Amino acid sequence: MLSFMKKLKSKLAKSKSGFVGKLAETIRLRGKVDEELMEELVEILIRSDVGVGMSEEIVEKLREEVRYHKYTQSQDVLNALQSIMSDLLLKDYEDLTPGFDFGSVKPYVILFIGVNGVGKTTTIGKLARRFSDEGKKVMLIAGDTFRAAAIEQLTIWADRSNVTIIKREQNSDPSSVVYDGIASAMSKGFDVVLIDTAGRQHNKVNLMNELNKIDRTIKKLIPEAPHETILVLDATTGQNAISQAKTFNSVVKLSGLTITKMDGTAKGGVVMGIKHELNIPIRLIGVGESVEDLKDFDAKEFVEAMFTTDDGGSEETEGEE
Ligand SMILES: Nc1nc2c(ncn2[C@@H]2O[C@H](COP(=O)(O)OP(=O)(O)O)[C@@H](O)[C@H]2O)c(=O)[nH]1
Ligand SMILES: [Mg+2]
Repeated sequence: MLSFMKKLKSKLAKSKSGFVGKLAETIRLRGKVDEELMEELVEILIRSDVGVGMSEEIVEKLREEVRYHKYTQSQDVLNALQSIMSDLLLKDYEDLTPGFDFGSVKPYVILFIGVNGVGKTTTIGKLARRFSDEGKKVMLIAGDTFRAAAIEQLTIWADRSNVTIIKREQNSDPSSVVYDGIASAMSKGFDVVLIDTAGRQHNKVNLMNELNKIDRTIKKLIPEAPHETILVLDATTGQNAISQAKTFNSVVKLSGLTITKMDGTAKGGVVMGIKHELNIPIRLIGVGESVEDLKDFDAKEFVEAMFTTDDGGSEETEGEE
């Protein structure tokens, strides 16, 4: 647990210096707690992709706290900000235990969707390793038949973790690959099926129709599946991630989100924005390209990692790796 926190903190270092670091610095430099400071904070939050609505809500709560407690010290303001952000992020998430619970469901079907390049295939590869390490019988389905490279990429991940992959040649009908995969998973007693999909088609309508067809195909074999439909979003795309989520959610019902590339962005604030704009829980975060760089999202731990530094104050720490 400790080493995980360390890792997350260090991975978030870039987010931190760009986001919470900037907030902390602004509060310190301002030296006094006044309305001008509050306005600067709103601006930083908005620039960090927290979103206009969420930014205003955070700072309005901060104003109330400052007034009520008559805060004058930077550290008090920063602490108040942390607890406000933490509360807002945790709201509605309290009952959500991080991780996956398959219960007695078998096979447990997880469908991954999202635009090209966000990290669907990588996330599936990382999860394949996790589930296989847990002793589960794992199947990957190469539903991105749009590009040959996508099928190869998933095959490499399957080989690395020694799990089964169901694939066909490029340009085959993704729904029929999915159908065959699930039928086989049912008859052969697989525990979990992870389905990769294309993020690009000749046009957006085609893509949405295809995802819809895949969803219906799965339901033909297992009416209550997919047990999870996870939209993968790239944190570095900021507010664009939110509009992607709205588009995809209108075609297939999303059960959760994965936010990738949290290591490579100064925009960790997008997690707050997503929480505010979409009522879809974040399940996983990607913090790098390697197999171990996937974490169950834990809102409390996430806020703590954003605000904590190892040297007891400087938000400029770049981590210890
Ligand atoms: N830094 C970083 N890179 C990632 C992460 N997740 C995926 N990537 C990289 O993003 C690129 C696109 O990923 P891919 O899985 O092919 O995206 P897909 O098109 O959605 O399947 C690859 O180079 C991945 O290595 C992450 O959490 N952090
Ligand atoms: Mg892919």
